[in-house]
Amino acid sequence: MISYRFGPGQPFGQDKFPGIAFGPPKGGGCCGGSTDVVSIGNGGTVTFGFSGNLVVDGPGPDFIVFENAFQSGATTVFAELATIEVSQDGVDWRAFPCTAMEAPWGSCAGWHPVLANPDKNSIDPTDPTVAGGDAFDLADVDLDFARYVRITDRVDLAGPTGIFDLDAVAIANASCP
Ligand SMILES: [Ca+2]
Ligand SMILES: [Ca+2]
Repeated sequence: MISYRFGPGQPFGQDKFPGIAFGPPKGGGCCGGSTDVVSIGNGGTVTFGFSGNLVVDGPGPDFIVFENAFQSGATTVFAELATIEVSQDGVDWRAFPCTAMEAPWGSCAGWHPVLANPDKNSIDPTDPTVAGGDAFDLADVDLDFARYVRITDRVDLAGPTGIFDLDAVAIANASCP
């Protein structure tokens, strides 16, 4: 299940949505951004609902959100940021705080390069220690499980860190592994 409301500013990939947001990420590695993404637009939002499978709070990070961030130069990351929220019922939401105005971007999504790409490598996209992307731990928001993950582009950031491009979401700790 997926629901969404795109924002303005960048329609890239929206004609291939939602299929383009399902399946594994197609990361561009450290230094290149994937084009297997949907731009959700400034202030846009996409919600994944995991009907047959929950994200559960296991050891370490429990799910990963993949954008198309990449390193440009030695340390600078080309980031496009979104706030991640989780919910058990689709009504009450808990947000991972995403308020930084400069790098490092804390618990925002959209600033870690995506390394897993089943077309090009054997990196496990569900393993937060190797997959790249932005990993989130339900323990940080005091939830045992989540059925919904909501991704909302930060409307206050436009320009170079402007609009979140969604590649995929992976569950690291699933109720049905
Ligand atoms: Ca956890
Ligand atoms: Ca934005």
